[in-house]
Amino acid sequence: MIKVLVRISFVLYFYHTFGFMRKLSAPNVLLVLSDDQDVELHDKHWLVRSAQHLSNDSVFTIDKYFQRRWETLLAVDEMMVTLVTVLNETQCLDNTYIIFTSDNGYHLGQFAQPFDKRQPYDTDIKVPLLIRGPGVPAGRLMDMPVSLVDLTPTILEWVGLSVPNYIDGRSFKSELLKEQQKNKKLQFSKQRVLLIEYWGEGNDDTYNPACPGHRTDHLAQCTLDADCHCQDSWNNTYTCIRDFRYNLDRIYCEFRDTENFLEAYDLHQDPYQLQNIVYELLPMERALYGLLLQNLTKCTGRTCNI
Ligand SMILES: [Ca+2]
Repeated sequence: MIKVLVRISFVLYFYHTFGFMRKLSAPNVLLVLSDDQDVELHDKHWLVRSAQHLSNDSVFTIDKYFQRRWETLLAVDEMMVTLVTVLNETQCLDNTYIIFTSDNGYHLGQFAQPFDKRQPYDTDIKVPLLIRGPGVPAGRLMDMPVSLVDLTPTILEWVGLSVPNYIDGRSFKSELLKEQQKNKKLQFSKQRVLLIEYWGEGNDDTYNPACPGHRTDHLAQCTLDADCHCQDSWNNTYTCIRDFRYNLDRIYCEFRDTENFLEAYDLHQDPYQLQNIVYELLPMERALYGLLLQNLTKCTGRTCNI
């Protein structure tokens, strides 16, 4: 019998705040301050655009959180040793897949957003995905884009079951287990678009009476730890397309706010998503992304695999 284990943790890559940028220097979790550079927020949606400059106290708090999040990985390391030891002792290691991933990323200071996970930027939506198990070559790095919804059909195929048509996502079992040789199927699997969605959670109950504002503003995550910065709201709601087709790496987002705001980034040219290029796209490209979003937010199961 094949067993599948899922464990969750977080890996953070970069840390930068409004006005300056810091880069993680592993393995000592050393934060290095780089040259000052102002990050423009005018082309971001309203919740990010309205951010205040982070105070020194907030930066100190974010530093602490950054360190503590790395420290939590020490417990994950310990857990993995225990887990693999037990699997080995019970002679289950050779037929067990271990998946290490997360259901969200996390930002710490980027775009003056103190600490949260509700923005459509790579800090918040990109997660680690490590898999160990039978037939998976050690140390192999795959650059095929996959989403967490792809795990369910992959796991079903691992255990020898067929994938029902109503299941979202696409199995990447064959790509994962495949020899390193290039073939047409592997190339085809990079021609994907992925859907990213978030629904803002602000309502009457998310009001923080210790912070400015009113209950009816429907703001949320207004934290005293960061000068009452509100990190979510009722209309921090968006759908995005991540487009990997034709050697692109683009994201296009539509917000359901009072402005119907649009954001798009070319991740090849602009990995930190500093310049919103949505109005540099051709009108036809925006229209096609809009249609794709309409389809992907309504479709289910196999019909989404375009
Ligand atoms: Ca989570």
